[in-house]
Amino acid sequence: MGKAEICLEEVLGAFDFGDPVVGAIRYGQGHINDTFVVHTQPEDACCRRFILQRMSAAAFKRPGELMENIIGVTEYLGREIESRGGDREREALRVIRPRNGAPYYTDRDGGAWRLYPFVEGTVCYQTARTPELFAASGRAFGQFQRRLQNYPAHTLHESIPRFHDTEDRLAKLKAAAAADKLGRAERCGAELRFMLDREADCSVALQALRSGVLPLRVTHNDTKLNNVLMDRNTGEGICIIDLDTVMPGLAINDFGDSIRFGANHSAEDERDLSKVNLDVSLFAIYTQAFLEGAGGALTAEEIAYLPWGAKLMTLECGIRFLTDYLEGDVYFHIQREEQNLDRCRTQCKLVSDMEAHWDELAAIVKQHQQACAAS
Ligand code: ADP
Ligand code: GN1
Ligand code: MG
Repeated sequence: MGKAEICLEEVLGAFDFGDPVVGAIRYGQGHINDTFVVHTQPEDACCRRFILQRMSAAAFKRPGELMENIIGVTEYLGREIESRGGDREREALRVIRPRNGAPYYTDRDGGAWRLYPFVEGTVCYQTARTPELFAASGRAFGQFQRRLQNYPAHTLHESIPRFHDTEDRLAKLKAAAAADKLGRAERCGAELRFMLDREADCSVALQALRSGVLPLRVTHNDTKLNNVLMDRNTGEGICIIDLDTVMPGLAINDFGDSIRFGANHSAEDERDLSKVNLDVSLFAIYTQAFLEGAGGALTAEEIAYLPWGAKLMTLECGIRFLTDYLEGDVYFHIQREEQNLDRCRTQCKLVSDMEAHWDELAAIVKQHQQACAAS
């Protein structure tokens, strides 16, 4: 599929924006979709903005099912928010259909496009600038899970099969290393060994699910800090975005992916690994906020497994970056050579840090487990 820009004009014509479109430019720092912000100019008001996205064909093989999930979840969230006196336009995404009434638009190249109103007055952070911001994101993601507690999970399609199946992710890494299509394996021997040394870890959460210790819930599955829009003035988490991977999953994974991305002070692709360190105090802050947001929805076992969620999401993401590096950067967008290898290295460093601080992490969650049990 060609660059998204090639079909942009056609796609802009396929939606009714209400007012003349005055511009559309690339937007955001997501690794998966092609995202544009569209500006329109009403006659007698300030410009209005929209988020237009071409869904990644590499990641999402069935855009129809994906949009069915998103429409179902956003409408449910909207009703839930409204029933509690909230503002559904601000606190939930809303899909705007193309002129032909379909849930998304297919361009002449086969690209699948969707449109949302831009949630104004919000900021999307790439790193946790303050502990308060990180806590606010934790409350928002915890609350997201609580809001979807009674969503009919069986109606959701698996938008990416085996998305957080860490065993399968490792198997795919082994296959990519064996194929070594681009001759890159020798440059990442240490990282590959790091992953293989942790093969037994890859089964911990899945085993707990299989044995019934951890329940399946409706989860977001991609809970990076930049997938929650924060209020520009108050810093509160307003709207959870990037709903492509909302599927039945494990609560500990939603917790864990946030820790992976946010409980440190470096970029995901930082090359100076001395700057990449797990911040245990941010882990503690997020734990408290996430549990507050989840409002008693998590079981004692889930709380006990939270450190595993953090470690496994980090390990798994490292495995995925390394696989993509070996396969020629076909999945995660890159802006420079070796970026996926750099991303893999930060994940290895964070996993090592979590292992080094394991007892502290376990003590933090234990404290919360006891507090939850007492309340
Ligand atoms: P990706 O899957 O590529 O990460 P996202 O859906 O997360 O795509 O969108 C990419 C970025 O676009 C987000 O990080 C955020 O900055 C911005 N964004 C997405 N949806 C909205 C929205 N409705 N309002 C404002 N900004 C948005
Ligand atoms: C992708 O879409 P985005 O940029 O929020 C990826 C996540 C990874 C993350 C790593 C659908 O998230 O699973 O953890 O990159 N999303 C998908 O930064 O694969
Ligand atoms: Mg995103």
